Amino acid sequence: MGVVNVTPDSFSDGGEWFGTDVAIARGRQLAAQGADIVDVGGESTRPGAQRISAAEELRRVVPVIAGLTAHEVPVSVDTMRAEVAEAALDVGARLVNDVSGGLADPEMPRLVGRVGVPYVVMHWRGHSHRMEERAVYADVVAEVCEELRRRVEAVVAEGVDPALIVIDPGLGFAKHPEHNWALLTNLARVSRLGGTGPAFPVLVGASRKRFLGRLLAAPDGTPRPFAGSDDATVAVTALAAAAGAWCARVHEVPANSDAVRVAEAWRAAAAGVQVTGRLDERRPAGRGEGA
Ligand code: PMM
Repeated sequence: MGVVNVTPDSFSDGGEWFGTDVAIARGRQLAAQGADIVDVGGESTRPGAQRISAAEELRRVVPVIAGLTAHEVPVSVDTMRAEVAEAALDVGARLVNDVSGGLADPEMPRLVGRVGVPYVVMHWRGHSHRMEERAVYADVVAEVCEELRRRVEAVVAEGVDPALIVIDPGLGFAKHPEHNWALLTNLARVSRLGGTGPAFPVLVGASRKRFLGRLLAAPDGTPRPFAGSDDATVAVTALAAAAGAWCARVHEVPANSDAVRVAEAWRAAAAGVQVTGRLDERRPAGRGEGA
């Protein structure tokens, strides 16, 4: 999933793709570079961010989504508002990415249930200006799983098809670095919401987040700037995809796309499937003509 933030203030790429034409061009570029879907958002969720109006959010994202879908780019809309999601779906968006998991706008699960599109339910403990104070956990993996389980039950009760739900641990959203690492290393548990039920597909949004900049800090403690953590993002993508993640949401596609392909080959080989090149050329081990 390639990201296009049509915002002046997102923490990782704020201002870079703010403007309809530049955002459409960027989305098309990400698709050409290998993104299976382009995630378009108009509201910054960086820690401390204030909300914008629905009118402003609509003004930012709808023309970009329409422009991308006109070029047959698969698009997801990153929004917490049903009104914005509905307008995005009307112009061709195929997936709703709701960082609040249906908590910010109770209309959202009803809309998604009615339209029947895939729905990303992310772990969230409140809007960005309250995020830091809520990053308190005794057992982050157990609590995130439990809170996600309750969200899944709630959105299914509103009509969302469980088969269309994607789970997201919400890296950086009311999480400190140690919480993000604990969640990343327990993706299998997260995908089953901490239980023994069916596994949901998992989306991982680690790209350019502050915990990577802090990991890579200079000896004097200065965090690495956002764009300087793209290689670390690729490492997380490879590890998460090898651990079975369904989707990596990233700002720079080419190396992450390669990482996903490496991880798929890794998983296939581990499962005893011979990989010769493109993944659609997989043959069962032992029956191929060699790599
Ligand atoms: N992170 C951001 C925005 N949207 N959506 C999902 N599903 N998961 C995330 O982790 C996520 C998201 C914030 O990152 P950005 O402002 O750098 O795009």
